[in-house]
This record gives sequence, structure tokens and C-alpha cells, in this order.
Amino acid sequence: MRSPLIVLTASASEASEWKHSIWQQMVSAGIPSKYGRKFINPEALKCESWPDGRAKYVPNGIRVVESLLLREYDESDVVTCYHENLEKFVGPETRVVGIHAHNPLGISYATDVYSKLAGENLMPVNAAEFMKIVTHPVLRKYRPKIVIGGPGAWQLEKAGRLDEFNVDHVIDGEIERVFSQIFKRIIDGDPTLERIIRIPKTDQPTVEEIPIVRHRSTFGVVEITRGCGRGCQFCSPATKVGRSFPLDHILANAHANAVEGATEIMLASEDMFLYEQGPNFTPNTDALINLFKSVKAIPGIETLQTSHITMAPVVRYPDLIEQLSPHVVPFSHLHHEHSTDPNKCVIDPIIGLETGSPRLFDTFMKGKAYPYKAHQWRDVVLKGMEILNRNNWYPFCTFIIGLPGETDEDTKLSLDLLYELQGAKGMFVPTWFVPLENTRMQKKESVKLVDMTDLQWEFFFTCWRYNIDFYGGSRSRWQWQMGVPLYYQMMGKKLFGKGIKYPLARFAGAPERILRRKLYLDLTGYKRTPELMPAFEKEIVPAFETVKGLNMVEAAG
Ligand code: B12
Ligand code: SF4
Repeated sequence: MRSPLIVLTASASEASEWKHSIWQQMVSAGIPSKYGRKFINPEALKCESWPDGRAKYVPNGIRVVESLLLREYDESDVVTCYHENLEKFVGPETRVVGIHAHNPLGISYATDVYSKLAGENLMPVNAAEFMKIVTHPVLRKYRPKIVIGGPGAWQLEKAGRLDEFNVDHVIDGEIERVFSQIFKRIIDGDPTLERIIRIPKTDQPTVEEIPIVRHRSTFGVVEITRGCGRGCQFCSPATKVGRSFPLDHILANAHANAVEGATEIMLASEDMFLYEQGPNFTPNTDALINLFKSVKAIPGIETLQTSHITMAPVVRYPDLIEQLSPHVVPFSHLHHEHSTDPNKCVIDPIIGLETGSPRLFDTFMKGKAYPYKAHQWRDVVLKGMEILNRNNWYPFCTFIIGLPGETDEDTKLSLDLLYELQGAKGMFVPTWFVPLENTRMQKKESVKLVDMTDLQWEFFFTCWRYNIDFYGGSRSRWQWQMGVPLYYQMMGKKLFGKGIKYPLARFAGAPERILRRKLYLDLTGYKRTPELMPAFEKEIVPAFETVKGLNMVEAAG
């Protein structure tokens, strides 16, 4: 039998939808593959195939490419599979192997820096999984053209690894309008086709040009909008024209997912409140409610998941969250004991909080707060968080450490914001600044771990202290308390210097009344409001023996 002309694939760490966990995917980007088995359940990297070897689910981007190609080629000529089935499909007639890349080397917002906490040159799980594809012997045997596309394709060029992986073409941008001509030229082996193909903004497709997917996407991802007009300088969707998909289009996509077994739909967007928005970023509550109801009504769909939102509309339109909640929170697969929902459901949309410094905010992302001003960002975050939490929205909040020109004063302001977020319900995830290609900051420098200031380490580990307190059970707390002092003595101190000692001690749960003398933030509240001290004192975590054993507490005292 003839081998297919085009084989499409994606790595297991980007295709897996294990337990519907987006968290699992983020962890894959940060954990060194060497320790992968310790932190990642091996089941999480198993993806399901149909009996003929085709993939059941892959990231939405590659499904869109597949659907475009199926307009021009037969199903027998376009096959999507995981790396373990490449052998089965790639053969003498295969001209192209197209690989989707969301975060192939784990360097989006320096997620790989997490893997570097355990030493330089450690490859995150994401990169290891990606390598399984590009180093697959069947590619060397038949030498099809290797084409990489997707939001993280830029990473291969940036890391200078195109030759190492024998990449013929990197396609950067939205492919709908130009796919036909590009694939034809690749298949024909056109020698004049550039290695890096940047699709210009003028070729961004209209929603009518974007196809309905033929097959199921990982997490049941269905786009509801594309692009964002808020213009943050570090962000790639900021460079895309804003578009909202018609309800029929969304429902047809959701239906295609449901008939192939998806029980959950993730409504993907840069900001859900952009869906059918009015002028000046006014959310369209009715349209959103109708969207939730209609998607939920599709036979087979049991749960809904949101992707990204922004905070300003939450505050500007105080009824928005209250009105949306009954139509989305009860249909979430996520639960938390703090939820006031009868079934303890919560939702966790992703929100970029980025910084507590009005100066940095004003320089790099002032549109994010619109209609509020940069100096109001702190208040917007705190008020927004209060509204979200009250309605059982426990957001996944990201921060960017090391924006260009960040000073100690800026970091202190971010720490101040973090202090005020104590007790807020959600996840606080610090990431490091990375200049993404095609953004206004593409020429800026990435953060390097060795250059992190003590305050930046404090910010980093304080976030994780909060996360463990809110999400980790007592078992996980105990494990960190055992492991962290060992990490400091055996590795952390050598890699990053003594500056991480007290931030790490906070992460490990050392008593705050001791740490407050060594760190900027005083989580007991004493430095800010000494009169409240007796009340806070009662809540202080008892002294922690293992840390003491390693002299961290004594030294801290
Ligand atoms: C849903 C989503 C997720 C989900 C699901 C991901 C999945 N595996 O399916 C979750 C929440 C898990 C996730 C995680 C992450 N994500 Co994400 N995610 C998105 C989101 C909202 C939608 C993705 C989507 O389906 N888009 C629609 C499709 C059609 O677009 P597309 O994939 O770009 O595909 C088009 C082209 O790229 C091209 N194409 C795609 N694949 C291929 C392959 C070939 C061969 C070719 C030729 C072309 C091609 O054709 C498509 C049509 O034009 C986007 C924002 C966005 N609107 O794109 C962010 C986004 C892609 N994520 C991003 C990031 C940074 C991450 C994370 C690192 C963490 C984070 N901070 O969010 C992690 C990494 C996960 C990992 N495994 O390492 C960034 C990427 C920035 C960048 N340019 O590098 C984005 C743009 C968000 C943002 N605002 O910054 N993500
Ligand atoms: S609000 Fe979010 S998606 Fe929009 S430009 Fe800013 S970072 Fe990008």
C-alpha cells in the first residue's frame, strides 16, 4: 500500500489530555525529563490511537492544518498520528512530515528555566518528547521534508537547532490563506522556498477562511476568538487581528469533537470576554451565556473549560461574572473544597497578572488594564480577584519575572501585590521573561537564572508557598519540607548562590517570624501593621525540624 503523502504529528506532552489537566501540560514544559517519572505520571504521556494507528486527539492547530489539507487531498494522503506510529505511516511516498509545536523546547516564557533549577543543560519533558519525533529513525530512512508550525515553532530557530533536527521549513503564523500554495511548493521540492516562512499580517485569514475541524482536538479545544487588541508588547496574539467566530462555526467544531469522543470542550481565546464584544472591550454577557448553553447542549458534552481571560472587564462590569457563573461553573470538571457550588465545582481561567509595578505595566502592557490606568492595576487585580473568588472562579495567574529594565523597586511592588493576594484562591505561577518572535520585544534579552536577584527569588518562591498552601495536601507539604533543605545544600546553593536560602526556606514552610528579618515580605504582617501581630502570631506555622537540622533556621534567626 502507498504511504500517505503528508503525515502530521505532535508530541505526547502537547497532545495528551490526561485527566483534562492543563496543569499537566504546563508541568511537562518545566520538569527536567531526567526527573520526569518522579513528577509526571507515565500515564499522562500516553495518548490514544484509533485501531488503524491514527491519533484520537492532537492540538487544535494541527487539526486545522489537517482540515485545510483535506480540502485538497484524500484522507489516505493526510494522516495524523503520534510518534509511536510514525513507523507505520511514513514511507517512500511521504513527502512531508508536519509537526505541531506549542512549546517544543519548553522556552515559552522560559518555562524551561524551571528545569534549570536542577542544573544547566537539563532538557524539559516537552523537549525530550519533541526530540522523539525529530530524531525518529523513519525520518532519516525516507527523508521527507520536515515542516514545523504552531505558536512555538519560533523556538527552534531561536535556539539555533534547525540543522540538528534536519528541519526543512518553519512556518510562522496563520496558515489558512496560504497553506495550499506553501504545501504544494514543499511537496514539489521548490528550492526557492525559504527555510523560515513568515506569514505576513496581511495574510491573516477571515473567520470564513478558517475551516471547521474534521477530527478531535486535545482537550476539545475550540476557538471562540482569535487575536487580541490590547497590544501587550511581549505577547504574540497581540499582533493578530481580533476576530470572533460565529456561533455556528463554534458549534460545528464542538460537534466534530463530540462525535469522536470528547466529553469536554475548552473554549479557547486570548480573552473570553472578547467573544462578540461591543465597542471598547465591552463584554457581551448574553452572547457568552448563549455560547455556554449551546455548547453544553451538544450530545456527549459533559463539561466546559475556559482558557484565558483578562481582569479589567471583571472589575468594570461587576455583574458579568455573577451572570456567567451559573452557566459555566457547575459544568467544570474541577473541584475545590472551598467552593460554594453545591458540587464544589470551580473554574480556573488563565489570567496574565504579569507585574505589580505600575512603571513596568505602563511601559509594556498598559492596554491590558483598559479602561483603567497602569497605576490602578493593583486595585484592579485585588478587586477582580475578590469578585472571581466569590463566584468560584479560582484563576491560574501568571507573572513575568525579569521584564527588561526591572529594578529592585519594581520587584518590591510585585511582592507587595503578592502580599495583598495572600489568601486569594487560585494558582500563582511565576514565569521568566522571554522575547517571543514577532512581538515588539523580540530583540530584548531573556532572563538568566544566575542573574536573578534575591528579591526575584523571593517572589518566585513566595508564589509557590501560596500554591502549596492552597492546593497541596498536608502530605505534599511534608514532602517539600523534607526535600527543599536537601536541595539547597546539595544543589541550589552551588547553582544560584546563597541568595535563594531564605526564599527557599519560606517555600519549605520555615517560620515567618524568623524569615521576616531576612526577606522583604513579612507574611506575618508585623512590618506593615504591628498592632495586628498577636492575631497573626497564632497562625504562624510551627518551627520546622528538618530545616532546623540543616542550620537554615538557626542561620535565619
Ligand atoms: C488552548 C491553549 C493552550 C492549552 C492547550 C494546549 C494544547 N496542547 O492543545 C493549554 C492551556 C494546555 C496551553 C498551555 C500552554 N500554552 Co497555550 N494556548 C492555547 C491557546 C489559547 C489556543 C491554542 C489554539 O488552539 N489556537 C488555535 C490554533 C488554530 O492556532 P495555532 O495552534 O497557532 O495553529 C495555527 C498556526 O500556528 C498553524 N499551525 C499550527 N500547527 C501547525 C503545524 C504545521 C506543520 C504547520 C505547517 C502549521 C501549523 O496553523 C494553524 C492555523 O493558522 C493559545 C492562544 C491562541 N489563540 O492561539 C495559547 C498559546 C499558544 N499558549 C501559549 C503558551 C505560552 C502556553 C504555555 C507555555 C503556558 C502559558 N503561559 O499559557 C503552555 C505550554 C503547554 C506545553 N505543553 O508546554 C502562548 C504561546 C506564545 C508563543 N508564541 O510562544 C499562547 C499564544 C498564549 C498567549 N497569549 O501567549 N495552551
Ligand atoms: S491582554 Fe493577554 S492576549 Fe491580549 S495582548 Fe495582552 S497578554 Fe496578549
